[in-house]
Amino acid sequence: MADSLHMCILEVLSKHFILKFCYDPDMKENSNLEEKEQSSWKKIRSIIRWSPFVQVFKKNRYPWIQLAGHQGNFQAGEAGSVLKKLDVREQKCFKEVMDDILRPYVPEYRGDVERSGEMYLQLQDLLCEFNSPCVMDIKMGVRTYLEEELSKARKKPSLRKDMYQKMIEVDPNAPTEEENQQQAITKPRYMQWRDEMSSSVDLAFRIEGIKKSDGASSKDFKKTKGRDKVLETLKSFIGENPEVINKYIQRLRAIRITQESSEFFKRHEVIGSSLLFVHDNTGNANVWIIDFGKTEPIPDGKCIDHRTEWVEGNHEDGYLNGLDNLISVLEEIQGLS
Ligand code: I3P
Repeated sequence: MADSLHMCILEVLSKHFILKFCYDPDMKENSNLEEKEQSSWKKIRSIIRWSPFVQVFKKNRYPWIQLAGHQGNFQAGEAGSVLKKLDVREQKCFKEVMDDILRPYVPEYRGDVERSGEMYLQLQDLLCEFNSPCVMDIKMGVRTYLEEELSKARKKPSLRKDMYQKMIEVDPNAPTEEENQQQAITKPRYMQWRDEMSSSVDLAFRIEGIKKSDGASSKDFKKTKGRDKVLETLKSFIGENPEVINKYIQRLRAIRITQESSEFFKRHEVIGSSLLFVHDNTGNANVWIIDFGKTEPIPDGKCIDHRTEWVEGNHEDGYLNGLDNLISVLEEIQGLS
């Protein structure tokens, strides 16, 4: 979801190693950037650069950049829109949210289109009104796997060598002896470990990726855990302009109060959904709720409150605990400035 002119996608090691949107208006490499940035930022920049398409909006051309999610899922759309590969579960959510009070907080869904035999959702490009934006993807919730994924994996466990590799890259001591012998782990095992390693379990949200206005990007937040570390990272993303943090906090409070009474929100387990933060040096700043690929209706028309502790079977996702924590960290940053 983004528009303007040079887009570069940083794809790192796997499809989920992608920052959701990255924007480089000069479409050029910041060759000396690496020296200025910390090592984690360097690392990411030196891995892979991928510009899937250039967007055009009001005569501006800009690279559209994907910072997270599955590689190859996006295409340029008409002015002010991007195309996202159609997933039926996500399509259903977008249709419902367009009739819910949450509508102003999600990218507008503009119907479906076909391209080269594939179906896409046409979505509002969230970056098109910004000037060299800073973009951050925060994945919400205390867990990133659906309950149905757990039960399926129990019935039919399948081993993933790629996930074992991703695990040992972050922590070679994480696998058990048996997992080391198999050189493979199950997906739920990987996802649970990933949630524990990051701030998902302790804060009910985690930073997935950040792209700064100078083009530096990082997705190296797998071990960013604990309030202090998270606060430092958010502070560095937001920068010095008080207008930006004020707008972010106001918008998040509005999202929270709307979610608390949204019918859609009450009736869905919202897993793997992100909040996309975008601001630029003019003080323009906004946040949207994105990604409904793993947002699933609660069975039997029941409701959840998104704050009750998750135990398997109750479908709770801790989304609002995450939002409470996120707002509280941002308020602390606001108080420091
Ligand atoms: C990925 C991340 C994704 C998940 C993906 C993981 O791990 O947890 O959310 O996709 O599973 O590989 P990481 O961020 O550490 O790279 P889904 O949310 O769609 O399940 P996948 O490889 O099976 O797509």
